Amino acid sequence: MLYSDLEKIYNLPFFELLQKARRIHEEHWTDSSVQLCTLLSIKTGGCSEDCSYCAQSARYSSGVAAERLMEKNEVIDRARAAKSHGSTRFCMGAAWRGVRSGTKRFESVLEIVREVAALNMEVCVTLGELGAEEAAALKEAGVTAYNHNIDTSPEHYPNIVSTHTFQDRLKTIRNVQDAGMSVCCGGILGLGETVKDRLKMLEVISEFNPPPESIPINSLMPMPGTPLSDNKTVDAFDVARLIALARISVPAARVRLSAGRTRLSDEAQALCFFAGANSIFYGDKLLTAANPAVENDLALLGRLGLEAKASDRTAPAPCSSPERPLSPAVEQDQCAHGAARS
Ligand code: SAM
Ligand code: DTB
Ligand code: SF4
Repeated sequence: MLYSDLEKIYNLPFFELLQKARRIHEEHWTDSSVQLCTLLSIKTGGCSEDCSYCAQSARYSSGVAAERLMEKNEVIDRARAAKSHGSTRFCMGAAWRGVRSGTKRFESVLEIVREVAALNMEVCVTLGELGAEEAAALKEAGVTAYNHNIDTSPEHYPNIVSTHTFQDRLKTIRNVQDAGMSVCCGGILGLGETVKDRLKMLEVISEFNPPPESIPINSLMPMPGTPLSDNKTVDAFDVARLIALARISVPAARVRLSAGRTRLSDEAQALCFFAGANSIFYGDKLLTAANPAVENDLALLGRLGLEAKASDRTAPAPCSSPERPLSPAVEQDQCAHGAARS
């Protein structure tokens, strides 16, 4: 959608914007499901890049220590646990500028991906820059979606990152699309950007061909020691406005209410779901920052009558014991009564 159209819609009175987003949401999404994605940082800290919001850059004294790539068995245990808690998508992040074919660490990641894919979860990875060869290898190993955010407008990007360019980000996204993986691409609010930057970011994302499968809308988690540690909290209505605009401009995408939910009230999150958010990161931790507790999230979904989405990779199975609903409607790996399948 072109900037001029985005601007017109964005400037509608708040309730008109929400109503428009809601109508489009209901046309494209017939159920009230919310996708639960669990994040795991498989390689934390020590990153060469200087993204000024990120606690994992080696350039800032954020208190996040550089770690080695996690052992495969530990990752699989965490993926199994996520699945047993009702998550249907497992997203593994690495604090790297990018990956190269033929390196030991890339081979290790491919091994991990193969085993997570065998658990019948959607597999998402975010490893930084990819060439065509690396993208094809990840697809072959079983990655369903690749997360690579553009984070802000092309104009504001150089104020936030100097070690790679906006064009570099787009190149990776092209490689992901060419390899046949879904693209998960969004951004962060609260980086000192203007409304125009936010709309320009959505203009780029909504013009992708094919459109992104998911759009994470993060609010900055100000990380101690980073250049943006003192940035102001993003206004909840601004988050809802951007969610609404993402829904309107890319109707078929999962719009993910991402980092920053710990700073939103339940009521503000409800507004975001109404505006078209239908996915969240689920689990007490994002990569290094805090996220709401799973019990609170399940309770919130329950209070709103929203359902946890069943995995795209698992078909429903018959069951016999109507016991202990984990609820609300944690369908994946469970029968209709909430009993875990064997
Ligand atoms: N290194 C890879 C990359 O840059 O694409 C993958 C990991 S990186 C941490 C993934 C995304 O997390 C970033 O693009 C950004 O959107 C988000 N992110 C990182 N730090 C954040 C923060 N403090 N607050 C909100 N979002 C953040
Ligand atoms: C995305 O858009 N948000 C997630 C995921 N993709 C990788 C990451 C949020 C990170 C928040 C800061 C942290 O945990 O360090
Ligand atoms: Fe590194 Fe990614 Fe953090 Fe940038 S956002 S410093 S590339 S981990």
